[in-house]
Amino acid sequence: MDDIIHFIKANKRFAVTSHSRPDGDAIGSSLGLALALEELGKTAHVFNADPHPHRYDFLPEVETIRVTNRVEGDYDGLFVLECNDLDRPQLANLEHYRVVNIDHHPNTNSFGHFNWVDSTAAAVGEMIYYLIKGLSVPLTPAIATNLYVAIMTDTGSFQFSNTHAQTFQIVGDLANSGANPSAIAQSVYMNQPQARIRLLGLLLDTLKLHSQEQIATIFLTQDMLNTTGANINDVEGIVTYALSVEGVLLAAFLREEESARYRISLRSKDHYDVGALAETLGGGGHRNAAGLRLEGTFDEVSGRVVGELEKLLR
Ligand SMILES: [Mn+2]
Repeated sequence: MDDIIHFIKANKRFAVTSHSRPDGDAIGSSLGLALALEELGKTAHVFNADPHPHRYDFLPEVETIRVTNRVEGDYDGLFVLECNDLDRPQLANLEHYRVVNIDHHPNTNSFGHFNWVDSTAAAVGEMIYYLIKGLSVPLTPAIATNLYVAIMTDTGSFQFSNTHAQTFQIVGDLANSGANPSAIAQSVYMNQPQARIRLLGLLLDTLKLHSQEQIATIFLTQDMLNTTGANINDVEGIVTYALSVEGVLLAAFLREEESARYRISLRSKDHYDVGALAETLGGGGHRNAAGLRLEGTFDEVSGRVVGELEKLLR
């Protein structure tokens, strides 16, 4: 982190990006960092390959994010947040910049000129918090709100196993600095597009239990999106419903991306390591939350996923 602080102080113009299809941590961390750089008198522009989900419309400065497929411009450095490699942002031209890689995934490649990876951090938002403290930038309400959302969403509202005592010290400081926990929770969770709730109804109808009801699966077809008018952003977090069933230890959400190609989200309770499992199948993630892609018919893919999860149970 000290090298990154020196690099920031010695330079003037920065670009900030994170992974495509950004989640709360990607967006909140990017904006929090960019706002802090501006507090220091630097120029900072945020780029992303995809628009932010509607529920983050209220985030301070979210309208300044440049949605593009390429980063152009004269920047002294490019921050890449929450990515395990330089392809994750899905943006062209990144290799032409001096890259600062900040991530909390356990299997991140050292793709940057600077690489700061802390797999104990609950969210990249926590790392940005420490970076801002290290830079002695005051936490404005706008910075505090963005970082609070990053940490709140990545910890499942402080419920996941990545939540640690330090998390509460950080969000306590953010609340003292102008982040409003109840207003933020209401904006993020009580502000859902009708289409998402209707899609949720269809998805819950697909719930199946396997292996003495310890494994739950749900699946999504393109048809369900078309019927409800929901979009892919409306799907974030839905796998949690499958894991929330009493007695279920492992959950999988299969999403048809195109014919015979599925994106699979895995979730687990306790010590079951779906991150390691996803990695053996070409994906990645954390112990309790991971993802991968598989090709085949629905029956082939779901059979394989359930089979692998059964092995994990034993
Ligand atoms: Mn994250």
